[in-house]
Amino acid sequence: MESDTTRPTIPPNLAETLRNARRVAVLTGAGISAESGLPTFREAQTGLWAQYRPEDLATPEAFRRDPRLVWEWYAWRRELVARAVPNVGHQALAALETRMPEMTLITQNVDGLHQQSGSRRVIELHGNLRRTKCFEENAVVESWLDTDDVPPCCPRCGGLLRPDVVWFGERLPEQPLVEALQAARECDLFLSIGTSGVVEPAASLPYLAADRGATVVFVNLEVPTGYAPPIYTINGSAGLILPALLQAAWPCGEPTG
Ligand code: BJW
Repeated sequence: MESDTTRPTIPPNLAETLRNARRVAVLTGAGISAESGLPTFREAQTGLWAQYRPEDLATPEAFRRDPRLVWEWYAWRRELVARAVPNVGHQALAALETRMPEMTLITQNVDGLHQQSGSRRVIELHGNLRRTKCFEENAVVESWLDTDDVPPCCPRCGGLLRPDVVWFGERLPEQPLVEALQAARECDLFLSIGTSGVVEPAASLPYLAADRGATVVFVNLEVPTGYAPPIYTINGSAGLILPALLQAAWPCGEPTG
């Protein structure tokens, strides 16, 4: 029998767990923004960028070696992000926040689409590519001289400017990381949405939550098998599964909290 891909099956016990949860932590990755037309991080880059591996561009070493190349890659991605709008997956999480006594949305994404869709409490673990900072001083820079330099230079120290994102080998911002760890430790339900789960320390958050007794749900187009309760997997797109999860938990659209 063919499965009906437009009506995903949400296990009834998960709907109940969500409805009764007091503290929910959600971790999102590039998969949630895929339905807004943004390529995921590890997905083949298109056009000019197809010849590069993203893992080889998102490092301080790559920037030192070829700052123009790395700046231009982010300039291309910044344009994609500027044209993108939040999708139903982002909107479902914004709606979930209004129903939850306490919800922490932790994102690895640098596109700002959660905030754009109305989520109020968003922890950005890997920065935001809409912001720019000085490679030398590590301080955010709001404006710079409109010259032909690529990348442009810091108006204070003359150093090179770079996107305010966290590259491989760099420390995550301290306060967001502390808050994310705390949310994972204290939640009773942890949702991991659209992330390959290979990049640390974010990848460890769901297991930290599970170790502390939380129910953990992985939602992904591709999820590995072999998990046992309290870890559940739901195979499918975030844009399909998240609204269905909310609908299963609140079938009558109960008033928001
Ligand atoms: C859908 C879908 C749909 C598609 N619906 N699903 C422990 C062990 C081993 C290594 C390490 C370790 N601890 C630290 C490391 C090193 C390193 C690391 O993790 N390496 C591993 C890769 C091996 N970590 C670091 O370096 C971190 N720093 C650190 O730990 O510092 C410590 C330190 C201490 C003292 C001094 C100095 C340092 C930093 C990590 C920073 C990661 N940054 C990036 C780039 C950000 C900027 C940018 O975007 O360019 O963040 S890398 C990249 O990966 C990006 C993403 O946020 C992150 C995660 O990717 P994500 O979101 O999972 O995307 P994809 O593409 O991988 O997956 C998409 C998924 O969606 C897929 O699964 C699809 O199936 C799915 N999907 N459509 C649902 N519609």
